[in-house]
Order: sequence, then structure tokens, then C-alpha cells
Amino acid sequence: MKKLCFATNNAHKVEEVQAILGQHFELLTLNQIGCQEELPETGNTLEANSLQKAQYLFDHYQVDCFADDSGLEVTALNGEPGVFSARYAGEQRSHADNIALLLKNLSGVEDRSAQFRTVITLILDGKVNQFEGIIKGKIIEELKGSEGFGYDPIFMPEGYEVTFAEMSIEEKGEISHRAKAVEKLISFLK
Ligand code: ITT
Repeated sequence: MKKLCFATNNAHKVEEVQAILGQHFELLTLNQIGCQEELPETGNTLEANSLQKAQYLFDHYQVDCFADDSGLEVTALNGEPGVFSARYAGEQRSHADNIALLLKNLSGVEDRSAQFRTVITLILDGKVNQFEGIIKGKIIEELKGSEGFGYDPIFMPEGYEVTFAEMSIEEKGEISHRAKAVEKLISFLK
């Protein structure tokens, strides 16, 4: 069976994708290939960062691999926080601080539209392919729900009256940006 390294230390993500890939590919974690170091993420776009992570693994470990990077893009803020979503309010990477800053920057702003976007970069036999997943929605004015993580309590996907943080993991997993990018990756691999 062909082996493919997933550039994440999140065992849950690995398990989910492995279940879908089944017999076709065996997923390896960073630990399994002996990669303990932080992967470089210094790009200014999701595309650049996910490519940088995958390229690093390919160059240093000579493995087929894929990496993902995600962010929240707010129309009225010209696509910010985007690639800086995790550290929007500073290097402490606090979800609460990030949400507070975003709501402050959007106070009094009429256009609340936003999208979550994921870019996955696959390097297979040395060839690079990228897959994008987008979910459109809006930023509401106060936090609702306690599921999920990050900006979930203030993001309401289009066509829904609840936030991502009010959905079960399964419900969010059916429509999320990450799920859409993973689906494209999987249909490419199959
Ligand atoms: P890893 O790189 O270790 O996987 P990360 O937190 O950087 O962790 P992502 O690159 O997927 O994960 O996402 C970057 C940030 O974008 C994340 O910290 C959140 O603030 C935000 N974000 C991404 N996906 C999200 C989601 O589904 N719900 C809420 N916020 C999300």
C-alpha cells in the first residue's frame, strides 16, 4: 500500500482522513516519519504556507505528503485575518483575543460577509497539486455556541441560523472548508 505523510500532529485529523482513504493509502504522521521539528510557515498566503510545509517534508524526508492551512477571510477587512487567523491578536494565539479583536474591527460595519478557506498541498511522486475548500457565511455580533474552536462562535454559514459552534462535529464536518478540500484531495487520490 502506498504511504502518504499528513503534515499534522492532530491524531484526530489523521484518523478521519485514513477512514476515507481506506485501502488506497496508508497515512503516516509526522512522528512516524521522525519529524519532531516545527514545520516552516512564513508565507503570506494559505497557498504559500501549505506548499511550504509540504515542500519541507518532501525535501527533508523524501516522502509523498500533504499539508493544509486554513483561515477566516472577512470581506470588509480585505480578506483579513486570512493566513494570520491563528495569531490575529498576537503570538499568544488566543481564540478569545482573536474573536474580540475581530468584533472590534467590525463594529458598526454593515457588510458582515466572510468565508473560511482551506488549501491543501499534495506532493505525490514529486508533483505538486493544490485543493481548495470554501464555506461562505457571515460574522455575527456576539458569540453563540461552545462546540468547535477558533472563530466558530461568531461564524454563521450561509443557509443556516446557527453558528459553527452550535453544530455537532459531524454537522460541521459535512459542510466545512476543511471537509471540502479533503474531499477534493481524496477524489484526486482515488
Ligand atoms: P495546525 O496548523 O497545527 O493544524 P492551526 O490552529 O494553525 O493548527 P489551521 O491552519 O487549520 O490550524 O487554522 C488557522 C486558524 O484559522 C485557526 O487557529 C483558527 O483561528 C482559524 N480556523 C481555521 N479553521 C477553523 C474552523 O474550522 N473554525 C474556526 N476557526 C478556524
